Amino acid sequence: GPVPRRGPYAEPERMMDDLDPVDLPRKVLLIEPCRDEQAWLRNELAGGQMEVYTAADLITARRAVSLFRPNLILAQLRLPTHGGLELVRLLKGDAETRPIPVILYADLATADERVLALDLGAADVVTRPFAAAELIARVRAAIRARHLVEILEARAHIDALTGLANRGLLEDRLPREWEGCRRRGQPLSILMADLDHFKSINDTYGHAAGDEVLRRAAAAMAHSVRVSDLVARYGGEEFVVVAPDCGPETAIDLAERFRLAVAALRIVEHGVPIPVTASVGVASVVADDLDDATPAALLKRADDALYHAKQSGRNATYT
Ligand code: GH3
Ligand code: MG
Ligand code: MG
Ligand code: MG
Repeated sequence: GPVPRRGPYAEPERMMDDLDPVDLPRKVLLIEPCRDEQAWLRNELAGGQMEVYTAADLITARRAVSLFRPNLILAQLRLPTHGGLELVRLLKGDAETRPIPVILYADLATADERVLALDLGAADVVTRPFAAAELIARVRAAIRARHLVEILEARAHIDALTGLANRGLLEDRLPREWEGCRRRGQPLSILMADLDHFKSINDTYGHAAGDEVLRRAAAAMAHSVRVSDLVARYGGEEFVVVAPDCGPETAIDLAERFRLAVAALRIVEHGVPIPVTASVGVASVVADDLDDATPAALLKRADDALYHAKQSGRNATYT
């Protein structure tokens, strides 16, 4: 049957070509100091099915960015005190706002200004005369381009077979979780799980059955953890859990929950149940040691523990 997938990693199922314009994000922050101009553009954007939030200056705009979380910013190049170029510089200099596409428009912009705006990271610069329909089409195009990047980024972090995070995302996130635990004075644990005799499952029941076992084991793992835990497919039949704020006892409980869930899986191939078990290695670091230890060393400890679990005869948790 279909495997329950787990967000936030398990997102885009859809092919990009299937992108429906109706599904595109549509929140536009409009930054325009002139009231009449603002009213006109707001109207046009709303007519183009955009959800519009307006600001008259940079300070209001910056507040709106964090509250409204726009999918695009449409700004007048000639803003009082700070120009639109300064706005682009600010937004692109901040990791949180950098991804938001910015389109500038103006009555007049010199070639130098347009070049600078684009080099600073603006998605587009539009000068008069322009038809409202064209401006809105450019807004849509920029939103679509950003949306596609988001889909690709999400997909690049997901293991296609299991829907879990992949190793790349794990390696990206582990140092951040580490830092978070250090700041909060909390422990961190890592589980490394490896399916037992998986090669012989493939050999006996076929590769497709092996894939199904992987999907089911992945789902079991995803269901054994907390929402704040990161579950990744680390390699072929190897899974890693990063559990922040989780000390050794809780980590062992989690490992055992997963191990037992795998052993309890009922996967039937041509009427024959496939026996599946997993071995798990657990390693934890207490808050006081987070300064000296490293993520790589902790992964190594989990791997060593896994090795001992295998040595013990498999279907076991070691620490
Ligand atoms: P051990 O108990 O010591 O872990 O033995 P094992 O057979 O599980 O370990 P080994 O590393 O020898 O074999 C792992 C197998 O996993 C070999 C490889 O073909 C298979 N494998 C890796 N990725 C996939 C996959 O995506 N799908 C399937 N069906 N098999 C895979
Ligand atoms: Mg192996
Ligand atoms: Mg194995
Ligand atoms: Mg292995």
